[in-house]
Amino acid sequence: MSPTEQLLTSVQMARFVAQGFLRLDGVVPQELNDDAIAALSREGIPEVPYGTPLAGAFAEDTFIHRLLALPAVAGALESLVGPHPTVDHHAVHVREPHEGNAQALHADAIIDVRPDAFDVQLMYYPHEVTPDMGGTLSVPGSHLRRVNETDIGRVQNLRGQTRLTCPAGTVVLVHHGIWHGGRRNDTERRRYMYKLRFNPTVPQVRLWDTSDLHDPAVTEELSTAFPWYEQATARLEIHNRVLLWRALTGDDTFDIGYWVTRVRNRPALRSHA
Ligand SMILES: O=C(O)CCC(=O)C(=O)O
Repeated sequence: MSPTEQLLTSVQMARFVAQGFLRLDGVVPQELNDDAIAALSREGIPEVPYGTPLAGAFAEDTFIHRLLALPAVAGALESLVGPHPTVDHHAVHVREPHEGNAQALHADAIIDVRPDAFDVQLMYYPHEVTPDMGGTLSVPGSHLRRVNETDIGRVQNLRGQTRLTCPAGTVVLVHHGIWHGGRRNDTERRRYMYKLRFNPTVPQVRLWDTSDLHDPAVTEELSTAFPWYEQATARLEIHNRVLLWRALTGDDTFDIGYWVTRVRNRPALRSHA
């Protein structure tokens, strides 16, 4: 591990697989937050073509380059997407003062059922987000319930949803499938969020600090239920998490409650009859 890297642990990775996000509260120094707000409100962000290698995509003096170099951010990204990701796209999301409406609940992609890969979206909030500022609403544990864009837009509220409030300098890394939407900003102040999507270019296998791989807390994290699941659908989510955990660890024997082993049993394929 490079001395500047703070790789995630297996327990943190399992939490990401179960919840679909990782929150890094207040990890960005205030000076960088100030520079980011100045850039976002004045010149905006540079154009980056789809698929540009991250290394070299952003000049060293940009807030984006400096943000991605922070050890907590760099370590988490390396753990999730590995070295040398490419930039899918990036954007500035603004909730205007007294905007009067909220964004519909959505996922940022068409239905994307890749079983062995996922993109990560970095969401950066350079200033404090208070409850009335239109923080991003998201639904923990929704990322493996694949939906097409705003097909879930008619859903107004789900038990267990979270509406982000956070200190300045917070970064949230989300799985591309997470259900989310910007809420209504009822304040006098513009609410900024900078979002950057990464595509991995290496297999996402054991990229984190695996020294705690067999900690029982890993299975506990992967078994987490969320209030919007009914009992039977929780099983489906756990099944899907096991598939992702198998892909991430390369361990095809991992299971919880026999869910994947049972449906992978194909007697005809091993019959000698
Ligand atoms: O502004 C927000 O809080 C979320 C916006 C967003 O993520 C989106 O438009 O996809």
